[in-house]
Amino acid sequence: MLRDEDRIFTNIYGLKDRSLKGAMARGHWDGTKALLEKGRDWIINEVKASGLRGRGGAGFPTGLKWSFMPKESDGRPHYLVVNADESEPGTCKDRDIMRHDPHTLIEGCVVASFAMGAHTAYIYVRGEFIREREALQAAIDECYDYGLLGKNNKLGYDIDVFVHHGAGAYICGEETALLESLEGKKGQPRLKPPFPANMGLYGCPTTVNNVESIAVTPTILRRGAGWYTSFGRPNNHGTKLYSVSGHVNRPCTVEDAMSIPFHELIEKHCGGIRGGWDNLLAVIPGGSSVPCVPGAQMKDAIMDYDGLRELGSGLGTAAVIVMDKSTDIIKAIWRLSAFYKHESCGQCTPCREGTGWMMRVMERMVQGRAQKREIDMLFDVTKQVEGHTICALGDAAAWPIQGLIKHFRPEMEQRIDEYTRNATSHGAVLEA
Ligand code: L3W
Ligand code: SF4
Repeated sequence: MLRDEDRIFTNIYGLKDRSLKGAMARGHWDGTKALLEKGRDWIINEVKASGLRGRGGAGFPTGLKWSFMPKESDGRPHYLVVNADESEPGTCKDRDIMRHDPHTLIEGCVVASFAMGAHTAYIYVRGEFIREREALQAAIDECYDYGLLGKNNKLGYDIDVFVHHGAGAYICGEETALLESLEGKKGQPRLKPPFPANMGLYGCPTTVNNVESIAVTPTILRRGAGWYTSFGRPNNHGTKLYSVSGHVNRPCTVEDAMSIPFHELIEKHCGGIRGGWDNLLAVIPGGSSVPCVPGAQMKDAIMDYDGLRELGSGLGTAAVIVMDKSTDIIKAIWRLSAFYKHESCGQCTPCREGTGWMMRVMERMVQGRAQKREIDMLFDVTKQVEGHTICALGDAAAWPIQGLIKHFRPEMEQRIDEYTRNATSHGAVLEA
C-alpha cells in the first residue's frame, strides 16, 4: 500500500512550486553531495539491490545496465543520455515529470552520470514537448546559477546537462535511433550489438535511460533499496507512474505501487470504469506496443511485468488504455497499425513492407471486406514481421494485431459475415 509520503513525485499534477526552491522544500537535492561521497560502486549496487527496472518499456534492470559501462577510462568520454522522446501512444508520465517536477530528473542525471563516470548528460526531448523543454531548461539554468551543475560546482563533480529537441519521429525513442539523431543524422536504429554501453554516442560508452528511471534514483538512494523493494512483488519492485486513459471516469497519471491489482488502480484513482465493470471490453495495459487483454481477464490482473506477461501482454510503459463496450476494437487496433506504418523508418524490409500489408488488411477487416481465411493470413504476416527486424518497432506493430486475433476473432468473423450479407443483399460482388 503506497502512502502519500511514499510518493517520489510530489508535484506530478503541478499544484506546487516546481522551482529549485520548491523542489528543495519537498526534499529533492537533499544530501546529494553525501550520496556522491558514498562512491560509484555503492550507488550502482544500491540501484541493483532496489530492483529498479527500466521504465521506458523494456524493463531491463537499471543497476545492471549501469554496471555495463567500462570501469576504466580508455580515453573516450562517457555519456548519459536520457530518453525523453515519450511517444508511445497512451503514455504521458515523462511529460508530467518534466513539466511539473523537472528537478527530480536533473538530480537523477547528476547521480547517474557520477555513477557511470559521465561528465555530460543529454536529455533528448520529444519535439512536440515545448512546455516541457522550457520547464527543463529553466530548471537546468537554476542549477547552474545555484552551483549544482557545471565545473567546480558545490557537489564536487563536474557535470553539464543539455536539452536536445527531437523533431517528432516516434522511432527516435528507440535508443540507437535516438543516438543517431543526437549526432545530427537521420534517426534510424543501429544493429545491436554493439550495445550503447560499448559503442554509443559518438562511438563512446553511453547509457540510455528513460526519464522516470533516472528521476527516481536519488530518492531510492536517500531512502534505501530496502524501502523501494517494500513495494511490489519480487522481480517487480518499486513505485510506478501509471497513465490511465480511455473509458474510465477520471483519466489520470498516478504514482502507486508496482503489482497493484488493476481493479484497485481503476477504483482508487480513476473513479471506476465508465458504465461499470460489466461495460469493460478490453484494456491495452502497457502502451500501444503490447497486446490487448479482454476485460474479463483484466479484472483480476496484477499490474506488473510478470502479472501482465502471464496474460500474454506486458507492462511496457504502464500506459493503461481502457476501452468499454462502445469501442470498435477492430478499428482501434487498425488505428495502431496505421500509426506503426507511418512511423516505420523503412530501413528493413519486413517492417517497411509488413506494416503496410498489416495496415491495409486491417483496413478491410474494419469494414468486414475480407474473407475469413484472411484472418489466418494476417496472423501469418505478423509472424513474419515479429522477430525479423532491426528494432522492436516491427514487434510492436505485430503484437496488437496478434492480440486482436487471439481474443476477438469471433468479432472479426461477425464483421465479415455482416459485410457479406449486406453485399449479397445489395447484389454487390465481394472482392477477394
Ligand atoms: C548491454 C546487453 N546492454 C539489453 C540494454 C539495451 C537497452 C535495454 C533494453 O526497447 C521496448 C520495446 C518497445 N548488453 C544488453 C543491453 N541491453 N541487453 O537494455 O533493451 P531491449 O532490447 O530489451 O529493449 P529496447 O530496444 O530498449 C524498448 C517497448 O519498450 N515500448 C516502447 C515504448 C516507447 C517509448 C517511448 O514513448 N519513447 O518508451 C513499450 O512497450 O516496444 O520492446 O537499453 O541497450 N546484453
Ligand atoms: Fe526501421 Fe522498422 Fe526496421 Fe525498426 S524495424 S529499423 S523502424 S524498418
